Amino acid sequence: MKVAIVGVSGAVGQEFLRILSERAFPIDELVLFGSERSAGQTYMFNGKEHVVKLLQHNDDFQDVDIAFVSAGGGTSKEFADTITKHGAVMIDNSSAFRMDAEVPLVVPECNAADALNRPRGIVANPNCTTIMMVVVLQPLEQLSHIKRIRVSSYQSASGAGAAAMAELQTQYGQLLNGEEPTVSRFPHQLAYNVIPQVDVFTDNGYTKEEMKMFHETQKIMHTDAKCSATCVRVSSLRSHSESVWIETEHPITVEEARKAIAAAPGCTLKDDPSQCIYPMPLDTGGKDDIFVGRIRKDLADENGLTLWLSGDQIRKGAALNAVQIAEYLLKHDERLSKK
Ligand code: 2RA
Repeated sequence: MKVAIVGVSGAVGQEFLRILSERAFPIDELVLFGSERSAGQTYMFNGKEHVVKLLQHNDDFQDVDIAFVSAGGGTSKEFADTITKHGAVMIDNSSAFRMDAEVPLVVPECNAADALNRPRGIVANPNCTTIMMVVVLQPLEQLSHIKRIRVSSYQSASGAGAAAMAELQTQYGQLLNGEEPTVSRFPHQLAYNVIPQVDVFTDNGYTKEEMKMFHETQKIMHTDAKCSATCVRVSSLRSHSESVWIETEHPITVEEARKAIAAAPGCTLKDDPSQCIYPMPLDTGGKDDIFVGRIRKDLADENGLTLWLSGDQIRKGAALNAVQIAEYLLKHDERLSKK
């Protein structure tokens, strides 16, 4: 099995290296690709040094079986043909192809089998906030159809990449020293602040991030559920959280919801308010599951349920989900399972 990582120097690229190694993903040969800035850098993988190659339009992907790509939408669009033309499966972390009708958008806990039908050779990894929410909504959908979703996100700096995480940390240091904080990765100073904007605004007053939650949820869960989101950047470093309210066709009790979430793959129930136990970003960073707590009946709607979730945005929100897609393909894809 020959595996490529495109964009290995970024926060998600680095997480690919850790997760592939931790999960003992079967790799005979690993090739790393990057931009001119990172070409020539070296990274250790399973005790061996690997040099980053410059991503170019050539035949470097000739024998590659699976390419994990996380280098931004522009790079994904420009290099998709180069990556897939010899048969490599491109698992793309960018938003470039997510709503393309010929590209499956996959969260294995919800729609793993969609990854088997990929006319363009691409499987898209959804946006982090969507992945985290649908993993938790899937077991509730089995109890009663979810008609409407309202969600506010609390997104950490990590969602904007490694440089944004560094900017947040630098801002705290600068403020402590009485200096003017550097602001370049976010629209405003993030330290000691919350910013009700993630990504740019669209014509309807919602941001692109919020519209991703609307459209991607429907595609992944094969549902007509409408999702209205407010996405907010907060000053946690890593791990996104979400406050989610769902309206279901029939009422679901808190106990039923707790039981379903506790049993669901990819979810961990952490819900004991009497002991101040609920998920928080400081605890969920570096973990694989999405943690769920504060499950309660909505006071305004008989069929409403409210919950809080938190999970590592770089892991399940990005790299881990992509690796889980690849693991599924290794078991079930006609060609890859024979390798
Ligand atoms: C963010 N969801 O948190 C984005 C990253 N994909 O900025």
